[in-house]
Amino acid sequence: MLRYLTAGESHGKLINAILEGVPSGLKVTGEEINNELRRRQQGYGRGGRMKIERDEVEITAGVRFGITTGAPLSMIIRNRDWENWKSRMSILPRREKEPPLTLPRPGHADLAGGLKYLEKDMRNILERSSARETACRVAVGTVARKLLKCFDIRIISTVLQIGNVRAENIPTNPAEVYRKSEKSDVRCADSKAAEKMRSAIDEAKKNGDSLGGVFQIIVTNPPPGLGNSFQWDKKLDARLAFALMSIQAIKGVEIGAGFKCAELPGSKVHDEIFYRKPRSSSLRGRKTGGFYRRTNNAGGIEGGISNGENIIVNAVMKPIPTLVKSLRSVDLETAKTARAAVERSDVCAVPAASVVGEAVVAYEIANAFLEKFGGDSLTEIKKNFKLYIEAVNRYMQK
Ligand code: EPS
Repeated sequence: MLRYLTAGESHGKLINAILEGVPSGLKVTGEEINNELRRRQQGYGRGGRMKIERDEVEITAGVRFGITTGAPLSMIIRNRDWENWKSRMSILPRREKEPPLTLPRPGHADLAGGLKYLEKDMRNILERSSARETACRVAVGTVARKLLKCFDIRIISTVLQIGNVRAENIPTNPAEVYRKSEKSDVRCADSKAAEKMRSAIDEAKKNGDSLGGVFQIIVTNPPPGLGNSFQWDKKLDARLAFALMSIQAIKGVEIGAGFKCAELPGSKVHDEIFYRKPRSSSLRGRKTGGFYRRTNNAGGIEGGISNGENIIVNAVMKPIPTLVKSLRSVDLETAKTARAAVERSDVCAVPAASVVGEAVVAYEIANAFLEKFGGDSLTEIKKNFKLYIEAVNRYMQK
């Protein structure tokens, strides 16, 4: 089983992650992680901070000669902005008087965190609740997706909505969704909608406002049998929802048809089961035929277990709470009404959040994968996987 922790403040010296449970024998390079970190930094609507940072990972443990050893992986990402914050974010006992930040932003963790820790300087709260931390999640997710790739399982994302602009012409083929989304600076596969999304971001920026949206994560070619319906905290859909909701600013998660299921009768929601004779017994299981669906409203998960169809999950991101035209708040020192603090910020970070979404989904799928096929080395896991797929192929034979 995998587990990870992150640490580090947004304007501190560095952020870091420790990832435990990675099997031995997996090829991991800093370069691959850096590619993913770069994808997270992009996106139309990002603010000034991304002009400062060039996220690069330093792997400090768990990898030898480019291959995992089975020991915990330690990964560090330095904050370039630290140079400008050394004294304000010093770890040493306070030497100079730094004015506290006492104007909490509605929607940010500021006030809730202040009340929790009995802290009136919002800096101590916001530094850790900042989305800067998500760079670590992407580093962790890259290792997870490397593991999944060994079994031909891929994870892609696409932006479906920014503000009130919705993508309408989305290709049905995930490879096409991937190709088009990667080319778009709003990560949207519908180029007409992408244009409108950019205009909406420009408009929000002009008004000192911010925008949220919806992104979709697709897991292609997952085997059936991931997750468990017999215990509440083992259900794959529940775990994916937890992981996505843990990303900063995510307010809702849908699996497959999601909230649309509320308005449709059962006959239009549930994916009927069909059978075609398996052609061969390759390692891909479901691609060989057998039981299959013509629709995928379940988003590839039934009863908390993957059913072999692609896994489809949507997540809703709220607009970023730091507004140039700030909202009303209360000064914690004086208890007088005041405008919330204005920090440098992004106007829209939905494209970046979709890359983070890929990472946390990769982690959850890899974890469920290891739960089912787990072993200490990649060799052992490959054997376990092969045995299961052979058993599924036999199960599919009439
Ligand atoms: C964030 C505020 C901005 C964002 C930041 C998240 O940072 P700053 O306060 O330094 O301008 O750019 O996101 C990142 C630093 C990042 O790497 O994604 C916030 O308040 O959550």
